[in-house]
Amino acid sequence: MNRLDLTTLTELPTGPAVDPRGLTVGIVHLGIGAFHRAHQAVFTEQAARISGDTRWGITGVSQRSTTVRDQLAPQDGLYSVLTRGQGDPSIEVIGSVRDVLTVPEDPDAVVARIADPAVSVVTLTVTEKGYRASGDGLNLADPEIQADLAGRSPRTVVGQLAAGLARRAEHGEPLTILSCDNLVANGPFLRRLVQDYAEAADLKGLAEQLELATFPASMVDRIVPATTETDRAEAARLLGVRDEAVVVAEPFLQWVIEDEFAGPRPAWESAGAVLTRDVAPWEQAKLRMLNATHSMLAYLGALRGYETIAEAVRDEELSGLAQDLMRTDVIPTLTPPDGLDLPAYGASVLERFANPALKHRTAQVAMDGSVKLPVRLLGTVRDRLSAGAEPTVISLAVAAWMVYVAKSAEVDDPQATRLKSALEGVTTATATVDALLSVETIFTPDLRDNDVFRSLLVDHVTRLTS
Ligand code: CS2
Repeated sequence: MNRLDLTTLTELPTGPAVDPRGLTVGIVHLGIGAFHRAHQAVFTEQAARISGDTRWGITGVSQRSTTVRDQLAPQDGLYSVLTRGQGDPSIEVIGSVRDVLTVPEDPDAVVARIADPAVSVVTLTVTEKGYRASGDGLNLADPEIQADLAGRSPRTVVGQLAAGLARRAEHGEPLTILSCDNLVANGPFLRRLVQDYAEAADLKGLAEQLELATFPASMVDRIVPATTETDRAEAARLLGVRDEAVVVAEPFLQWVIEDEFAGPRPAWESAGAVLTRDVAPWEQAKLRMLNATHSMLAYLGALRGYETIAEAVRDEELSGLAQDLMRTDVIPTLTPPDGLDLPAYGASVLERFANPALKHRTAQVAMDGSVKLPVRLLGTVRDRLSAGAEPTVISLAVAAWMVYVAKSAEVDDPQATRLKSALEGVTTATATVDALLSVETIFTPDLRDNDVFRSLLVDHVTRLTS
């Protein structure tokens, strides 16, 4: 069977929405994993089709591995999105990714591309840990940040942005840096990190370019599990050519973007994105409802031996707990965005999780808990405690993470070593809770020292381990 590329386009049942050969690169995307290819790249392609604007091809950047480049380069950047919902799967070929750079092989090329005057938007999906933050600021003790600051070609995301911005002083065209990660106030947060870096780096021109740049906040949503061999076989069946880079996704997709651009941008609103003054209510609702219940189902589900989120949410006790979490602990902390009915949103989230065609593994959602918990769960805990409430159900989600970490032989987490060493020699529920609460990069003193929270955690951990 032939492979998907520009020469096999004519063999496809349907090609990309725009001719990829006619696109020039106007966007650099840092972190070209499956999520970007099933989300921003799809919006970008649709916007190009509707507007006819050919300036918005994408250069994707892989921060660590060469896998995505190795899959996409032989395919001229083409790949497909396999949508799995009710009924038969559907497939579309996307042509908006024009090339892929990898940081380990050529960090300078990444900086040069960010500095290209034809590029006016840098988007990011580098996951929570990719920001190398500590609290609200940049973790200046991070060895990779230190190595970038010492002057090597930058290999951290923040280092790349800073160096790219500084080099833009040569032409002075302003840049928009658009974080698409699941973080609270992701745009302002990233601005702060780049500012921290700038203060430590002394890069000529950076301060001025940073003044000109904008960092809009955004909320992104689409469930995109890791691609499996079954997905690749399905893609080949539907396309008639092989696609090594296929990504799989649910039908739903949503993007809410703060309308704060420093220069030109794709007409993403024509493709269904919402551009608004205030993203915060959308982002809070999504992180605290969808991502929080996702994490809770991942930990409780994994502890019950479920492989996938869909299996976990079909367990009535677990879906009942997810509903309780949203109703009793989360919704009281939220100001709904205009037009969003929070209980209905909560129900739709659980319906999406139940999609049996998506094999989203509990282990995938469970990873990186140390950086996900503060964003998804701990803000709710804090708000409930300040309101004088007992955050019973949200504490269960935190406790489930604790037990999951304690029980797993290996934890997939940037702080795995730290977590495991905190738990060394620990045998009781109380000691487990205290050991993990003492990890100050996760739990701030107000939470660590709160007796209500601590005793809820001890109760839950006791029950989950008995
Ligand atoms: C998930 C998210 O892996 C995870 O932690 O909760 O990736 C989730 O699928 C997306 O945020 C949905 O938009």
